[in-house]
Amino acid sequence: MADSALIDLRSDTVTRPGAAMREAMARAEVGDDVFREDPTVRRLEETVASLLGKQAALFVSSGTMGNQLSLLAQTRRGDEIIVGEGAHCAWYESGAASAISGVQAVVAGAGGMFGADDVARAIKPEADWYPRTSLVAIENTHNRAGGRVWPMRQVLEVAGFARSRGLVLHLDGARLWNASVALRLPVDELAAPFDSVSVCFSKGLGAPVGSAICGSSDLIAACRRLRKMLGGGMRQAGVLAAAALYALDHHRDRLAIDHDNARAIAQRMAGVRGAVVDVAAVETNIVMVDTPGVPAQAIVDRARERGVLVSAFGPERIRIVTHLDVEHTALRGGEILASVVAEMMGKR
Ligand code: TLP
Repeated sequence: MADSALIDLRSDTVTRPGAAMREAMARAEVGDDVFREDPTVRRLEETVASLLGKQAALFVSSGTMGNQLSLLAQTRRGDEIIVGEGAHCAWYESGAASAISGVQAVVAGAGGMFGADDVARAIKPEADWYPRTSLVAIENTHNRAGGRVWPMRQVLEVAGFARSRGLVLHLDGARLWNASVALRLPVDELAAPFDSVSVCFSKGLGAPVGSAICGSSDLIAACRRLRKMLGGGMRQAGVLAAAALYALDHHRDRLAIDHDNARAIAQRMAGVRGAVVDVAAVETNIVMVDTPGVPAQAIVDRARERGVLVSAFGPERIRIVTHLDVEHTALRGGEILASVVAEMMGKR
């Protein structure tokens, strides 16, 4: 099957820039951003800082770089950081937290989200033989939890407690735009309790490349230096920043369509005998489907033959992600996937 005929539900990272976004990229005014002379990058950084209610922002190449620079700038080697189960900054990112920052991660709670009492249990007492607990990272929406949105009350409770214990707060907001649409709350309100926030333009928003770190001017100055140290200083990056600006202007409100599509797919999959889907947990653009007794990879392979791409997210778990490039085909993809899963569950 030709690639263009495939319905790609593996991730919202697979989107390709459309004609209008490419036009904006082609027209972008550029300069050398290491000299801070790229007007489009500067405009993006100012725009994002103001949207998130922070003093400053830094354009970086990826969500991984956003998370890892935030950790590097705000921890010391040998520290421990507290994360939710399956947090991207510790579960993925190639071991960067230990390799680059020299920190280790401890998991609070179960399932990705956690409360102040979980943080209290995870903090190490002060003694020469313990790591120094220095930072709490929250992921909103939480990817491995199936795109779950943190209730604001829970964020405030964790943040208030973490602050009272002198901990730094980092938000992995790769999909904060989705959380904001789902909660109908502005992103600055979601970002307010945090010292550092990383957001992505290349997931639900559909830009080809790029993320940003937001925080105080001092933090962003430190991150800018560390970005250069790690080889992440970009020159005429305005062509990329223009895509991100276009995405912020045109692709935020439409995330509600992705959420509706994900919910409809979840409902369809829940009707497949043997498949396990928590429909109520589908709050944004991610659907997790458990397939007890059937290996996820077998479903991934069979679905590909039928023209639908999904990811294996566990031995018997598949992940489906909706996004702007499947706005009109996601439901057809869900239908095909449901028939594949039904067929394979039937043969168990
Ligand atoms: N997530 C990717 C994969 O790595 C799993 C995806 O397809 O969902 N934070 C969160 C919450 C993420 O989901 C991701 C990417 C990142 C950070 C990293 O972003 P990139 O890929 O730009 O480094």
